[in-house]
Amino acid sequence: MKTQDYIEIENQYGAHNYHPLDVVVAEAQGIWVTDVDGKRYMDCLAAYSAVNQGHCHPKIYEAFVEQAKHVTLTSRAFRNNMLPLLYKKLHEMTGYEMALPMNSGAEAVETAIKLARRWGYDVKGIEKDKAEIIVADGNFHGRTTTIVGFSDDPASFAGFGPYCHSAFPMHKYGDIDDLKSKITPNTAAIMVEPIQGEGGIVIPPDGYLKAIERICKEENILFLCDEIQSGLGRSGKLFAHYYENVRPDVVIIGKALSGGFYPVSAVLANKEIMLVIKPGEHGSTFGGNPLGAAVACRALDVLIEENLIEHSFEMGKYFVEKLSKIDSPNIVQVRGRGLWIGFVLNRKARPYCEALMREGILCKDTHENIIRIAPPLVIKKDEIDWAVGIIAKVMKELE
Ligand code: IF1
Repeated sequence: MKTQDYIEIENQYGAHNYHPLDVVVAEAQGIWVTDVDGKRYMDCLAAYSAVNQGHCHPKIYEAFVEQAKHVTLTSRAFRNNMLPLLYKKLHEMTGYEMALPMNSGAEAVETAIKLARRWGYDVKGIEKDKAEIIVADGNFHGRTTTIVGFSDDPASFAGFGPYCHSAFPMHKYGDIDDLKSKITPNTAAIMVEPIQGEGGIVIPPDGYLKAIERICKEENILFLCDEIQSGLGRSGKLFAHYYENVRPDVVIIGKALSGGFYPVSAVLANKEIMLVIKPGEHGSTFGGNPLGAAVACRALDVLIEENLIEHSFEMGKYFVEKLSKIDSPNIVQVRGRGLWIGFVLNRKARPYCEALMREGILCKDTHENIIRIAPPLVIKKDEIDWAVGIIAKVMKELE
């Protein structure tokens, strides 16, 4: 079967909740993927940062296969011998005292919401069912009904109501005065992405996260940081909030936590917060399973052993510098942190993504006019040089 055959089957029998580029991937290794017709591409999306370690990383593969020989799922009704090791590793890497494992990112965000509300009632003393969590405009935290209920992107929320807007007041991302104006005695938490991904790699003004941290301390509010996409090396630091030297009360991680082998997410917090949820009050059939835990342990090891976080910082700087030198009337801005780059055009980005695909680079447009460039963190200098050459060529062709 060829590309077109797969596309026809997919269009006929699959839900149409995506509009993917017409490339049918069959193989992947490191930063490279190969389609069913044998054409090779550089992957500049990295599965939305889930494969920071590179596709099919041999060491993570080894852990995955090895664990699958022993036990993959016990449920949390019983204990398993991998989850404790993941807990300990997360503690050692991040300093948070405890973790709560889930599967998808959205589930971890839901978990953080539950944690913050319960803390609001039990510790802060907010009146029953009145807890508020302040979010930001332009946010993206996942696809569950609660989460899309506080999105301001119609593509995410429209037609999926009813919503509960009073439970999630929205402030202008980056605007501390606006944030302050949304605080009430019922505010349990403030939840933000340290850099907005879907928003178009939006880096907030310096001091924003620091101000949130301060306000949260002063007002007895929890600071929830969604590092699902920005975390685990993508931004050139372990967490993007490290750029402002802050310590959120709750950090939410996912995606690269499994290096793309298996959905693994987690919520990190200290005991005094985490322990407000008691046995039986939250959980998941698959969350914390031994296969996911084994994979996550190895995926974290790979980040450290291969120095991928530093490498992301260095290569990101290099990539942005080189992209900034492309001379084109259609480039508005090149911005980014680490290997997480927003390439802003003054026109629609989708045709550029299609042209780049023809030339052997896969990337994804966002917000109409932004190409996001986020390759696996294992990318090397000469590969960046190659990509920049192609991008420059495409910019010229579509001028
Ligand atoms: C889709 C974007 C990326 C996330 C943050 C939570 C989640 C995500 C900051 C939920 C997920 C994804 C999901 C994917 C598109 C996507 C995305 F374009 F929307 F912004 F990555 F760039 N918090 N992001 O970015 O995690 O439940 O998906 O595991 O199509 O929904 P999930």
